[in-house]
Amino acid sequence: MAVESERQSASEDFSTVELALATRNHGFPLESLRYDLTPIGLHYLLIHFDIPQVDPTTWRLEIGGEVGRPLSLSLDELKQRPSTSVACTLECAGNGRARLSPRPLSQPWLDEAIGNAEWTGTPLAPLLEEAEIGEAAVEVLFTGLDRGVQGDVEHFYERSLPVDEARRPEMLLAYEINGQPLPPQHGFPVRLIVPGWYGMTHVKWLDRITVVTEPFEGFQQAKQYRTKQSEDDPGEPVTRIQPRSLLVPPGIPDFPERRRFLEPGPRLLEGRAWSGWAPVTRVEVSVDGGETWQDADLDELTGDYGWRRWSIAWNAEPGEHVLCSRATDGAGNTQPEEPEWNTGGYVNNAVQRVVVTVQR
Ligand SMILES: Nc1nc2c(c(=O)[nH]1)N[C@H]1C(S)=C(S)[C@@H](COP(=O)(O)O)O[C@H]1N2
Ligand SMILES: [Mo]
Repeated sequence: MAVESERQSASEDFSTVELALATRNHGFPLESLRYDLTPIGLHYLLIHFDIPQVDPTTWRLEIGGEVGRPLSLSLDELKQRPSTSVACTLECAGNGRARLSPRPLSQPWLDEAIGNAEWTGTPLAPLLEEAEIGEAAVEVLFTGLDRGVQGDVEHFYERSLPVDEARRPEMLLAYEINGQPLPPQHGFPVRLIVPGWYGMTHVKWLDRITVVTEPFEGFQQAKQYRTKQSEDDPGEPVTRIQPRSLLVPPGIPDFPERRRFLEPGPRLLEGRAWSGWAPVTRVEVSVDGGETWQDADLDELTGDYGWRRWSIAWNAEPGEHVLCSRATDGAGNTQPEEPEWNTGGYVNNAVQRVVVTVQR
């Protein structure tokens, strides 16, 4: 039954538009779950418009709007400020979209819109402090240099956060990933890192930060990234990452279908789990498509915002098996077995199902 539904979802037709998006915005190869920190080229990418080309010698970050002292900083000035690093799992809110039916015409992610990198930059909070946020401030708006048309609206990519959220000490203006300057595709020269939140909030290619006195109603805020049941439904905003876990795919794949084959005998199943609400406290594993579950061993946490490794011994017996893992976080959130549908195809954190054929 479970094996059948896995095959059906893989045989649905995808359009050329989806193919073009999928080749531009590549995913994370799931075997890279073995690395604590995702090597740069293996981290997923999501770019709505074009990657802007930025001259770092003339680039400046403007901080203005409802502030007492507007600031304008060069890249060197930003880098001379105190720096800090955070290991942070990034996940696109559309991860899992391609498994929903019907699905919107957008990036067709299966499970691979993730990465866990170490981001280095200067904390945002002291800069907001120096700029002297005014009493009437409601939100802080982050505007990128990339411009395009979506939903018939021409706009720069921009997203806002409530003032209290923007002032969190872990918010970073990042100029390095894994100790290297940001490459163009990840937001060179500077991007926002909002640990715990889905990817859309981590604005790349930052141009300016504007303190605003009304809630921002731009396209990527008010129209996109809301879980709606119909186009008229205002829906709820997408915010923090729901718990999720993924398995390192065991054994070897076939090409092109990527079905998995494994020799019988004792095996270690392993993977990673994360949540943006609270650290992961439990991972359960099923080797029978979710009929029965067993607790996996959890490695030490490596920080509040990076993923957590888990592992469990499995004696692989000949036959076809559906492997699943299910994460629970310290706030009590657990992955569902079936996704909750919404028009944008957001926040599908249903348990992953990996079909493995065990044979000699
Ligand atoms: N300026 C800008 N920032 C952006 C985007 C974008 O298209 N433009 N995409 C967002 C989305 S939807 C995601 S999931 C993440 C992806 O970050 P990555 O490509 O570095 O993995 O960037 C976010 N920041
Ligand atoms: Mo995204």
